[in-house]
Amino acid sequence: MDVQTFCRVCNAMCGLVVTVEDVVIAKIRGDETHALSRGYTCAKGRSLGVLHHDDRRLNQPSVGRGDSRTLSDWDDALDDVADRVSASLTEHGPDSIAMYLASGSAFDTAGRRTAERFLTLIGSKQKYTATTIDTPSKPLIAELVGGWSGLTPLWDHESSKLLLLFGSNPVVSHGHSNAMPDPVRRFREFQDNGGALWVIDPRRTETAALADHHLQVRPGSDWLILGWLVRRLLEDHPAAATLNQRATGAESLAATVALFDDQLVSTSCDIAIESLEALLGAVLSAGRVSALTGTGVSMSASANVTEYLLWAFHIVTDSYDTPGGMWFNPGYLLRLDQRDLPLSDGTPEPGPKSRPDLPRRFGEYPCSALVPEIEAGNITTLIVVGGNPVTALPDRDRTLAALSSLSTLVVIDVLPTETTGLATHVLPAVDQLERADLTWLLDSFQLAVAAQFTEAVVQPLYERRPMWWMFAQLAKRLGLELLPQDTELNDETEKRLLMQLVDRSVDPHSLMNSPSLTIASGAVYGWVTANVLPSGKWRLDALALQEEVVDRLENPPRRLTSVLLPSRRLKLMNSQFRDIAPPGGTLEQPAIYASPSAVAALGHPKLVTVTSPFGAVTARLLPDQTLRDDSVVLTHGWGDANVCALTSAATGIDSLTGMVLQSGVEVELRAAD
Ligand SMILES: Nc1nc2c(c(=O)[nH]1)N[C@H]1C(S)=C(S)[C@@H](COP(=O)(O)OP(=O)(O)OC[C@H]3O[C@@H](n4cnc5c(=O)[nH]c(N)nc54)[C@H](O)[C@@H]3O)O[C@H]1N2
Ligand SMILES: Nc1nc2c(c(=O)[nH]1)N[C@H]1C(S)=C(S)[C@@H](COP(=O)(O)OP(=O)(O)OC[C@H]3O[C@@H](n4cnc5c(=O)[nH]c(N)nc54)[C@H](O)[C@@H]3O)O[C@H]1N2
Ligand code: SF4
Ligand SMILES: [Mo]
Repeated sequence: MDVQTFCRVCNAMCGLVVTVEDVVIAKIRGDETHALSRGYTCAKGRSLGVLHHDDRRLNQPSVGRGDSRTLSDWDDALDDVADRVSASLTEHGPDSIAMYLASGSAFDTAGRRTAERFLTLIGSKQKYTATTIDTPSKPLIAELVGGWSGLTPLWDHESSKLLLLFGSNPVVSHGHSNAMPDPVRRFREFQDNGGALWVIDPRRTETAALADHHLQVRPGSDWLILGWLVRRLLEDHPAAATLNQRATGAESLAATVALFDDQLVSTSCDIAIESLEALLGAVLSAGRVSALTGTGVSMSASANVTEYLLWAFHIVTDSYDTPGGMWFNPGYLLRLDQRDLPLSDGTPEPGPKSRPDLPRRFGEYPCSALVPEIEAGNITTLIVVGGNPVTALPDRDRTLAALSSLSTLVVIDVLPTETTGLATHVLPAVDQLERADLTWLLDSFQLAVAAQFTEAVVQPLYERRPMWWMFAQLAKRLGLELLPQDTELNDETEKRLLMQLVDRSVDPHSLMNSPSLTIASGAVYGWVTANVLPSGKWRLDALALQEEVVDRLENPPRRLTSVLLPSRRLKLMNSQFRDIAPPGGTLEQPAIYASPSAVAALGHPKLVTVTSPFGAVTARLLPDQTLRDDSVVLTHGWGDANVCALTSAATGIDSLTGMVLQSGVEVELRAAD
């Protein structure tokens, strides 16, 4: 039997056709009828059947730490967790219970919503998500300039003529804040349609190889290119004449960017002035532009100013909320255009007790405060909801010690990880083929106003349970009313939870009756300007950011010989799929990548140790001719070769967001053979 569903590994949420023989997942291929992914899948999506049947899967709850961990039944495991939560609530108050919600739950609609409600219901503010270890600069600038942190500008892939990518590699990642299924064909169609693609990246990436132009920029210098472009566009772009009608703060912006001198910018970015002029010419001839950043920017020291200048770039050229530029997806399910959004001027709340300096924004504390809070004894219980903090948070050794010191560490996962290894309670979740779902959390990241509903493709194996059920059961034991209906474990309850979202969607009937993606429309315009912007104008007068721009120009950082860059691998999703290969496929192996001349300078060792001011990692060294000589790549997500040994929350934390420096960390390479 063939069943249509969608992949819930990454933002792209590609359509899948799963062949089920009896209870066995026999094959997975792309769904040709899915209007955005059009039959495309990557190896990860095609290996979900392997994941479903894998011997290493967590199939039964277990309780206890280390050698004393034993398998348990659900009732005993949940009773024990509930007793501990209850005792901690009584003794230490709600903020002693924390949650880390990450990539593994981002696509479990019922589970994620129920987990978040549980935390709210017990009254805890200790919420941490992967957003603050990935890209807090995006919601920050959206809030400061647009008034609401959830505004996500989207590439207008059908009508734009120019796309710039700063530090993002969608051919591998399938998009950062824009979901990009079927990326190669999509970029080729864009080009065939007269569009030009410019990639700004220190690596000649898989996306750069397809691009019309690649600027192999010095790491960390994107903001200089953007500041320079804004300066020149204020002088030359026709839309600049009407900037005051669209935005406040045009004068202070102009004064700030006046400092971006041609020579200074060209030298600091390692990009010839002729190339910068060519880019400017492309912008002027396109009129409106789409430009996106990825983790190369969002994890760098200049993340906030780069994102601010990126927004200024779009607003000066009248490219936001207008055809041919970038649009804002109100969401098929979310329907943001019909809601009262929680507008804000960007003033944060203080951080948690141990680190009040690490600001609380968007309803959560930054991940960089989690370990300090545990060390200070403020958190007794951490619930990890689809995450692997040991390979995601900085200061690996401190993270290991802090997690081991918790009296209760509940980890909900599908496979054993470095983090389940430290847990006191491991709760086995259903995998994505075992649950009904909606394309909910990333509804407004999609390239169309579109959504999909899926039934569970197969029944859960063994004792795997849906996450919504786990939290409903915990709440019941604590005497809390979490879900408005009974919490019996059956498909109907799961569907009822999802139906609350379906009922509010654009067209519930179409959504529930389409086996594949339902599209309401392509790009729509105007709702942000009409409903969201404070007095109808973008706020370019973000003084703290303008001051930071000036400070960065006046005190340029030292030029580093070697820096660590974030970069994703096609076969992985963070620490996932290290051990799960598609049928007939091979596994990715950890490696440190450096340019051929950097490898030669070390004498071609097989093994290399990469050292940062915070720690060292040894792994196999591979030459990568796509890298600049000053750039070193070690993808995050490995257990032994854990890049989190090289990053730290001790210094270099961004004061506005609490973000950790993960792009542009100074490193040194040494042969280790
Ligand atoms: N130095 C450095 N640090 C980084 C990064 C970097 O580039 N460099 N990247 C950062 C970024 S962008 C991110 S998003 C974070 C990633 O941080 P995390 O999201 O914490 O990392 P993952 O490895 O994706 O962990 C997801 C976990 O969810 C589990 N899982 C998978 N499917 C399911 C499911 O259906 N249900 C449940 N309950 N669990 C499931 C997986 O087995 C896995 O253990 O790391 C960040 N850290
Ligand atoms: N296959 C795969 N897909 C994934 C993931 C995965 O692990 N594997 N993870 C998912 C997650 S959690 C996320 S957050 C997204 C991330 O999505 P992307 O941000 O698109 O991630 P990357 O592919 O790592 O692209 C980052 C790029 O930034 C470049 N870079 C590094 N430093 C700089 C700099 O200073 N300036 C510029 N201009 N470029 C720089 C790197 O060379 C790299 O090409 O991907 C998601 N999709
Ligand atoms: S790109 Fe791969 S992992 Fe991402 S949704 Fe598509 S098939 Fe799944
Ligand atoms: Mo991420």
